[in-house]
Amino acid sequence: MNRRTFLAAVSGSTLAGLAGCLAVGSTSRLNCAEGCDVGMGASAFLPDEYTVSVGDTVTWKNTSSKAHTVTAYGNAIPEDAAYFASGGFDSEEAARDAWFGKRGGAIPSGGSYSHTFEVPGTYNYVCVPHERGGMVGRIVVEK
Ligand SMILES: [Cu+2]
Repeated sequence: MNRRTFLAAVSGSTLAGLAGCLAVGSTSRLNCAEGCDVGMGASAFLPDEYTVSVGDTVTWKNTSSKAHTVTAYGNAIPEDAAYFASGGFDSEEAARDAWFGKRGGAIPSGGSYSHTFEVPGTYNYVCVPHERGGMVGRIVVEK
């Protein structure tokens, strides 16, 4: 993004907030000035924990140069919640099989994925290719 586009994308008040975030060393707001809630670094979700309300849609955007996935841990989301994963898989096993088969569920650089959370609770998820690198995240959905 060039400087003019960046400045056009943020209002004056947002820019002030952005400066505050940058001052404490976080780049997550900078990433999500590009139109997302959770960005992605080389091996991290930015931020790695994000809180929303029931009915909200979270948009992840791959703000890095590497391919990533957003893959819910099937056993670490609320019991009655819908499973979610980039690629639209209906289970963690299916998502993992797809990634290791043909890189299914990959979110390419610049790509995005969204999910709407209808059940309150805590949702833990992972980027399958960078799980060993600690690329995990959490969405907290409040009532
Ligand atoms: Cu990743």
